[in-house]
Amino acid sequence: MSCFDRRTFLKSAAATAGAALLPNAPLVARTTTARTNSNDNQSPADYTLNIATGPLELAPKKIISVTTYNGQFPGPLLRFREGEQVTIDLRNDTDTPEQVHWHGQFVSTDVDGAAEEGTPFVPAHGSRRISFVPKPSGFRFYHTHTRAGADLDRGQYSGLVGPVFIEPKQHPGNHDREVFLTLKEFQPTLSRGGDMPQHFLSPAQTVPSLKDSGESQMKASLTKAMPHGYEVGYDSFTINGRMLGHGEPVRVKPGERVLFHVLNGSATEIRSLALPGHTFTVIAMDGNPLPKPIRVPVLWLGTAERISAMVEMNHPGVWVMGDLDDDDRRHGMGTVVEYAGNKGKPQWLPPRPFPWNYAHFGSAATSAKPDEVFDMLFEKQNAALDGFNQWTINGVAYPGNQMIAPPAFHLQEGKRYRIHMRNASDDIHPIHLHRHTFELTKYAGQSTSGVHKDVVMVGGYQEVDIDFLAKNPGLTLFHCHQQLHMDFGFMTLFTYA
Ligand SMILES: [Cu+2]
Repeated sequence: MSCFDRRTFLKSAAATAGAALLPNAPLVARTTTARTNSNDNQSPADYTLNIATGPLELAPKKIISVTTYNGQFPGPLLRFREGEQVTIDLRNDTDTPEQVHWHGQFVSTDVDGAAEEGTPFVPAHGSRRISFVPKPSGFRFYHTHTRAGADLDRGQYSGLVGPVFIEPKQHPGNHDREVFLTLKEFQPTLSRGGDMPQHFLSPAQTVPSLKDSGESQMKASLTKAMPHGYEVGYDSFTINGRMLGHGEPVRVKPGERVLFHVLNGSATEIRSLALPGHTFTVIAMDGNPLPKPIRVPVLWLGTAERISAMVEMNHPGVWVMGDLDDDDRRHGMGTVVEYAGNKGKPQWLPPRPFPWNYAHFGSAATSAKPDEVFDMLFEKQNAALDGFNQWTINGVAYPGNQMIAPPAFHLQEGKRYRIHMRNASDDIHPIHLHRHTFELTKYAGQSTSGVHKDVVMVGGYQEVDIDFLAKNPGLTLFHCHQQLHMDFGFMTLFTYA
């Protein structure tokens, strides 16, 4: 059975008969008896996610051992209907407790999947049944929310990522079909220094005081003969778990309108995506519709960001749809788009340079005034924790030995808040707020409105403002989605009064 067939089989098996048909059925039987949450054991769940470690074929002769959902990467696409309750059995066949986070959804802390908010763990070799009402509609995802620290088999370095699509109550339609792409690296290793792209964000101007502060802290550390803090690099790059040239091509016909739902499932990396000879019409970011569709030659996505974009198939050929980074693309970060009747070697051409400006996707209308503004300063202590960089928000690192820290920010339900973020480091941080959606109101000095997201990249030495309505009571985690940053301090908690 080819890998493609095996995946198709697993998907349908999971959808029709729960986990009983999976290859590791004996383990499933054992976890059933170890179930910790025994409510409603009689009726089957709508979905089962089985967390287990096993082989994953990234390319012929490139088979790795990795933890996934239901033995596949990405995890099965879960299609929910907005407002219709779902029940999901989470089963954990690994030796360590797990958290399944429902990224971008307005759920309660009991199911959100963050121990920092008090969500119970799915115990090692145990299971937990959850139910929630999916919302809001659009492209969401689920992923593990454990801290990996220096263990690069854990957290989002693993294959524990899967797409979610929540169907709106009214269907917008207007495309011939949908294609889901999950971008993900495998085989991580620690390195000193990285090659994070910086040039693509616009506006590019930095704040002098932030730059002075960050650079002088770094200089002081290097003067004390400290090495640069660890970064993470990868050996293998994939789209939907297959390296470029080894997956099923996206097969299209001239004149088709294909809606791509692209997810950056990386633990740490920023990704780009282009399709030679074609443009993307971006209709949604992080699953939320934009004020108006915007045409661009390339997509840029920080860790955990999603983009939904329509592509008119009007340039027949066989193309590489891939990352702009030549090295990463050659190591697998791409997929083939093949027009019917066309054969031959897939062609790659880089797109014209295009600055990525979130405000470009917004509108000029002024957003509502916030009731209160929270200031946040992000700082790095180079190599301060056993060679890893330590990260702080307003001088405080989230405790590594504690799940629920004292909340630093206090909310009142119904009020609108602004977070004024100031980044005193040269890294780009994909900032995520749990259980809420925020609106970008100012990006590197430029005002905007109408762009609603749950992750935003904050550029090196830049300032970004995001506004949100406090309408989902309970502990709410705010963190950098870069695994190496969140694990070493870059988290904080909001609480409701
Ligand atoms: Cu970060």
